[in-house]
Amino acid sequence: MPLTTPQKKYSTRELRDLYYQMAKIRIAEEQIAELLNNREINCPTHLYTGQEAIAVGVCSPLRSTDYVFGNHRSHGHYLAKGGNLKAMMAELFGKETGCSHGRGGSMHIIDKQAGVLGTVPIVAGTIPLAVGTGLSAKLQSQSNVSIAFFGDGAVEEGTFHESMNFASLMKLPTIFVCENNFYSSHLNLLERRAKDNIIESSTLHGMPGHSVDGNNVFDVLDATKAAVRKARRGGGPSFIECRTYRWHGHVGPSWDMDVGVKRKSELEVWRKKDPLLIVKRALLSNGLPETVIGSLNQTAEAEVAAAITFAKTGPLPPKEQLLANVFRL
Ligand SMILES: Cc1ncc(C[n+]2csc(CCOP(=O)(O)OP(=O)(O)O)c2C)c(N)n1
Ligand SMILES: [Mg+2]
Repeated sequence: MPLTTPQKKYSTRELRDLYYQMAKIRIAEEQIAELLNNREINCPTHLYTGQEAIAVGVCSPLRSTDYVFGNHRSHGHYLAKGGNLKAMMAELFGKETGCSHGRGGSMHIIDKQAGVLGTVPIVAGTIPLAVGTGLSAKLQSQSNVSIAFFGDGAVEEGTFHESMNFASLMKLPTIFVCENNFYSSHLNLLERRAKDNIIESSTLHGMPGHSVDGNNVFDVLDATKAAVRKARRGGGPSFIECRTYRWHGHVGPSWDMDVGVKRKSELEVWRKKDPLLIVKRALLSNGLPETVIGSLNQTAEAEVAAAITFAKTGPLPPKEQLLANVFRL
């Protein structure tokens, strides 16, 4: 059931923080899009623009000791959980100063200190890892929770159901966050499954399910807080379906207007539901002047620009290290 939160319950300071985090992700992604267009970044990159409310709504109530696992589209998860922006940007440039020493690229980002234990492009690959850290927390009587972020495409993998079942059976503090942007690559949800009923997986596997407007950070926050409270109390896992839309094409900076029959008209509709606009309206109705919002954008732009400079000026991995960490028989 969609949860609707009156925005009044958030202070201006809290709203500013939410806005800043979302704006930082948006600005970083749009800058990365430009760098991809200019071929300054060359690794395959899946942009998060349009889905910012999910990463920020889910990660805001978390502690640094909580764990997050992501997928191929995880810049937003990494940044919202407190991952180092400079190290992420350097990773995209393939630099030694990158969070994976330039060996991983956009789809393998990690910041252990911030609790981002890894992102992996194998669809659904990290869902069982969040179950594993959930099991570890339970066995050690720790109160940290684990989050698995995954797309609507991932629910078609068997490991999703195996993970949900095991987490539910063992009452693990794992929260399953499905970012349903209605596409897996270029295939619409209803070309892949008979019904738009991903949320029913929660009932099947015996855990609470919240289906929320993934573009509304307040709805995402409410669902996440309920799930985190339950998990920390030892009440077991929850499933959150966040309904949203990715603005860019599946991979790279294009807008994919020519892909699929519905994409062009859908994108127009979803752009009007801009997640940043929802928080901006809340800030304005709390009396924050538009100029202050403008200066938040400028600060985020400066932070992103500094990260790009750091990335560009850093060293490439040394050639003699080319085969380091490569598994060889
Ligand atoms: C196991 C596996 N199958 C197929 C792929 C190719 N692939 C990469 S991303 C993707 C689509 C994933 O869609 P979704 O989970 O909805 O995430 P979104 O891209 O929409 O964020 C596919 C099929 C893969 N990486 N791994
Ligand atoms: Mg998808």
